[in-house]
Amino acid sequence: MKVARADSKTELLDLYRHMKLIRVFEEACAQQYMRGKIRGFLHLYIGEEAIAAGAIPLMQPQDYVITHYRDHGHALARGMDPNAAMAELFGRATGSSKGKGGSMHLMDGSVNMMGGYAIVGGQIPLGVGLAMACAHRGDESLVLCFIGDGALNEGEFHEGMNLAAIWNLPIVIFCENNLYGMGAPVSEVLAAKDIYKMAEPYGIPSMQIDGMDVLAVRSAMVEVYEHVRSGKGPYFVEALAYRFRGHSMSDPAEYRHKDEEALWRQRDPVPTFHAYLLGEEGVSEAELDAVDAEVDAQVEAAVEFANASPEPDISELASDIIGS
Ligand SMILES: Cc1ncc(C[n+]2csc(CCOP(=O)(O)OP(=O)(O)O)c2C)c(N)n1
Ligand SMILES: [Mg+2]
Repeated sequence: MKVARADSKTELLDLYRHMKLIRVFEEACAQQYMRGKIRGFLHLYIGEEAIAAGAIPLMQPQDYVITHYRDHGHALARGMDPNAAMAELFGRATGSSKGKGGSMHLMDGSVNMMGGYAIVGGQIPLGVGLAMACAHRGDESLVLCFIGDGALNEGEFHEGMNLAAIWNLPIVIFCENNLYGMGAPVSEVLAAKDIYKMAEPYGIPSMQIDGMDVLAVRSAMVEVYEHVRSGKGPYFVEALAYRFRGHSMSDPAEYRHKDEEALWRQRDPVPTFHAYLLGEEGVSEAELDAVDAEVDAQVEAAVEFANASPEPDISELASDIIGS
């Protein structure tokens, strides 16, 4: 854990709040899925919260976030209303996309959260396009484009890296390396051994960071955003992390060894940061309890809001479709 001397207690508690909100929100999602309130696909981000909390709240309002289907954490950290996010997961009319997008497609233009995408790597060309728009506007805005390790095998990754470099675009391509793409270990499906070095042939600077340590993520991203915002072009980041749940709710994750899971659980970013704040930063139990209570109430309210919301009207079936 990096020492955060420059951070105020409020900033540190905010980082904790972001991680805790994602954790509690997603635990509620799992529960509501078991109750049949959330249907279809549900991919949980539990274990990877330090990445979203460390990288996103630092961004400017004019910046963009675009991501994959494991998108709840990114949307919440970007400031999406948890009520609208939960209602979207429930498929209700009050959801961020009127209940028609669902878990894999959280999108909210009002906070420049440009959506989760289900096609592995599909968000990369879109992110590059957003970065072109940022460059044309010339307002120092940038794009943070999250990908999973599974996207590294897709042509879109290489096309996107190439165009971002050739056009010197303000984009951070951020790989959340959680060691697996569905049930496939990265080491068995990717020829490259050091993921962060995959940026080298494109002349894009890169770094590998600890995605379980919120302060490590944050301090790395301060440097990365400074580079990109000053017109020096794209950056590639690899963060090492672990998803504690299976690929989706229907995956019992039997391809992983229990010892491996136990080892990563010792580094669980939420309790680890809780202990760090208590032990090293002089934050009190009462202050942390207050954040926990606030987050619990927020998530409980989101579930109630979603549950009480109406389903979309049948007339909505063909609306919001390009060409309709
Ligand atoms: C182009 C494409 N190929 C295959 C799939 C099926 N698929 C869905 S998720 C996934 C694994 C992606 O893993 P990764 O990028 O590592 O993300 P993680 O789930 O680990 O966060 C695959 C192969 C897909 N959605 N799109
Ligand atoms: Mg993965």
